[in-house]
Amino acid sequence: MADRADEQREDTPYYREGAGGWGSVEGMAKVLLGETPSAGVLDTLRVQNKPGGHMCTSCAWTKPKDPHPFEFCENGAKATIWDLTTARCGPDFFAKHTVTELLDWTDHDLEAEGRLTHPLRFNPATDRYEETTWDEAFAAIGAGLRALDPKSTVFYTSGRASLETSYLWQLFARAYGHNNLPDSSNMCHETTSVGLKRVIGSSVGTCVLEDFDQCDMILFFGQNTGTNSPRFLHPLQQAAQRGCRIVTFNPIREAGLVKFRNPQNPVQMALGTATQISETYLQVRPGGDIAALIGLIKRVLELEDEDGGILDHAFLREHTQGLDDLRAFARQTTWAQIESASGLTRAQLVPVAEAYARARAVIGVYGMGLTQHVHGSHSIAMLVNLLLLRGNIGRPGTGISPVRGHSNVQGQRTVGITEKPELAPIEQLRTMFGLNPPKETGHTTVEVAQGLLDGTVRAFLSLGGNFAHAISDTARVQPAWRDLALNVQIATKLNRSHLLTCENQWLLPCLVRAEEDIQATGPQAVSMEDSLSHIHGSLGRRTPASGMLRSEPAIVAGIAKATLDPNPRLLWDDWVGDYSKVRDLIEQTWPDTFGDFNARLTTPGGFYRGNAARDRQWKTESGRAEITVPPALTSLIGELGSGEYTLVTLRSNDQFNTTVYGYSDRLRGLKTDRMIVLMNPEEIARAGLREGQEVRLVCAHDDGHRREVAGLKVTAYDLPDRCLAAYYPEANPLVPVSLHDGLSKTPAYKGTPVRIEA
Ligand SMILES: Nc1nc2c(c(=O)[nH]1)N[C@H]1C(S)=C(S)[C@@H](COP(=O)(O)OP(=O)(O)OC[C@H]3O[C@@H](n4cnc5c(=O)[nH]c(N)nc54)[C@H](O)[C@@H]3O)O[C@H]1N2
Ligand SMILES: Nc1nc2c(c(=O)[nH]1)N[C@H]1C(S)=C(S)[C@@H](COP(=O)(O)OP(=O)(O)OC[C@H]3O[C@@H](n4cnc5c(=O)[nH]c(N)nc54)[C@H](O)[C@@H]3O)O[C@H]1N2
Ligand SMILES: [Mo]
Repeated sequence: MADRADEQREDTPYYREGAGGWGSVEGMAKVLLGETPSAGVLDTLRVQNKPGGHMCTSCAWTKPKDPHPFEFCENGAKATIWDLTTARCGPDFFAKHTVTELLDWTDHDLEAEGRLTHPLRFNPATDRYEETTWDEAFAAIGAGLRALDPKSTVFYTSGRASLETSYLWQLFARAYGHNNLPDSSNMCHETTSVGLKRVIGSSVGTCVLEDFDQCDMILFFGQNTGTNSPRFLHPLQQAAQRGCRIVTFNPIREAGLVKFRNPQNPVQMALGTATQISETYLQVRPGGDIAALIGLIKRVLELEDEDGGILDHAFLREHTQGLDDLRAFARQTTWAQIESASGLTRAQLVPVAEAYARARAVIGVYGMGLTQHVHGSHSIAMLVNLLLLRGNIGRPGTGISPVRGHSNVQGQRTVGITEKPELAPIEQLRTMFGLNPPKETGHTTVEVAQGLLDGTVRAFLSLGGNFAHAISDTARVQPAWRDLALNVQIATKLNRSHLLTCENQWLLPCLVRAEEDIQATGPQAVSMEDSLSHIHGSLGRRTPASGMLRSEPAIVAGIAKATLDPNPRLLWDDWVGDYSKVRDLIEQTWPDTFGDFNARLTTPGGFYRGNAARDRQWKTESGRAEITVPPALTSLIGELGSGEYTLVTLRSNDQFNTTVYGYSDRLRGLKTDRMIVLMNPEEIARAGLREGQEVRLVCAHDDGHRREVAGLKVTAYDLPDRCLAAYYPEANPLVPVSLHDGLSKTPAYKGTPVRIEA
């Protein structure tokens, strides 16, 4: 494979710096300067992601058992510094600003006001949040919930809350009477939970860290490691250095995947050298992954026909079904079709397929570039197909590795946060607590948005996050929040979801993970599960931002007690007094996964939850791994019409979801107010536009609603033809709520058809 990635683009301004390197230390310092962190933050960072310390609230990448001296990255440091700011957003701030006025503030400015300090109730008469007491808040929220049909209420979770909090949250929801427990995962890796489960019977990845030491090829689809899970660059760098071939499929040449300068390696820092990460970098068209993968499969099957010895026949026979249909599909799909749907040429794909056919142990990695599409589940299934052909699942150095987002989003599903009752511990809740949990399927995030629009959702309780701003179709859905009967937001910092107020609205401030959590029996630890299915304890040591803050478990218990009829088996006060008792409940509910939970909490590197597919036991309907055929060659809703483009929504290096730390997307070489639309220079010329011109994007998916975002500056960038990119959440009004993965309902944030209006 000749196209060494940095030879292609060494001269461009975007890629001169690898990811990592001094830039990241500077990036950190800038945040350190821009924000005033409280004293001792560096000491806190020193124990981040280590046994006895707290687990980072940024990404879900695993925490190794032999951590680096500083086991954190630029963005992990930013997240911690952002949490431990000295700025405070208390009752005096809200006395000065009406909610209507705050709606004009940017996301950055809202959160930059600092940590919320007091429980607040919205007063519609003054249009302000005003100080309240915890007792008053719990009593009023409990009364509000008791007056409603439980099935008209939603308990949302953003993926940060610990296993302990999450377990209590789902217990509360089911005791109260609903399964409306969507979480941020429904906008993110639900495609994995459903789509990967469909084909290999596992809703999570099959790899552990050691696999990355043993593989000789990694196929990397739509995950921006340098920004979103930077600590993953270390194993990738080691893999590249020992000769593992990394082939990346991504419409954008993301700096971290091109090369990486390790800020923890003094030689690389001093010499300014960087390791090349991707051997081959293929700028697939958005949604073109299915076609690219069919191209690879087609060539692998041709090689088998030519010489034999390529497929793992024994594995295929014993463990899979569906090969014949895939073979027929690949034969009948022409290279012309593959090239047009993927935007890649046969000459680019064939060498990758040939390298794959020779590779001993291959891992498939993916992120939002696969999951956030109309046929996202099928893109994942195509990657699984390719891996199965050579038995690349369930052997050392092989597997499929979705890279999760929020730091405990995977774990929340493990402990029962799900709208799908078949995945919930219904029987255990019955026997352990004498409950009669509801059996009806609850709402996904898409269904919550639809329920807000049609008025069937009456109350929303948010355990963290910024749901109203993170979902699709925001401009269309946001007015509906005003009509809720009850809105309760448990949060650390002020955001837009808190400002879409209804008559009965509460804003409850909580501790962050790095803060000390003292309860009746002393300091409490919590736990979370990472992307590679390892469970870690986390102990906060910082003095809380305000004496009025409560922990998330205490807030959940406070609301639950005020809502539910007394039940002698629901021991909310005991559990909040000693979180190890919540871990006992988790162990009792899932003894196989959580045996000896409390004793194993401080295991270096976490303890492994196990994975049947890794052992080649397939918990699918057929009991085999399913080789499947896709319904279409792209994961998009359909062909683009004339003058239409596929819009990809992006994260910058200076944001964590809707938290905007600043305005520099350093790894992409962009400094911007975020209101930009990226397109390639030829495309700009063809559209008769010029750089810097302000345009309006209009959604081209016609369902009778006009969706637009104006004031986006045209910015030249290296992208495939017919592809535009803009930042999330600014671009969310363009994504119709009805545009989502068919199986999992994950919104198509990476595949919305749009037109440009000058
Ligand atoms: N610093 C920081 N870290 C984060 C987050 C953050 O916002 N900031 N968010 C966290 C969360 S919740 C999540 S889910 C993860 C998200 O992490 P990622 O999974 O990396 O998600 P994105 O940055 O949205 O997009 C991933 C990549 O997909 C590419 N892409 C877009 N469309 C396609 C396509 O059709 N095919 C292919 N092959 N590639 C495509 C984009 O160019 C981009 O590089 O990160 C987590 N970590
Ligand atoms: N267009 C587009 N939309 C997207 C995406 C995309 O790629 N493109 N990505 C989607 C994805 S992957 C995700 S995960 C969602 C994210 O959706 P969410 O998880 O709902 O949003 P966040 O921006 O992570 O939430 C930030 C807020 O969480 C609160 N918070 C922070 N820490 C804590 C804590 O410890 N406890 C509590 N209680 N609150 C806390 C703060 O108040 C902060 O303002 O967005 C989705 N939306
Ligand atoms: Mo996410």
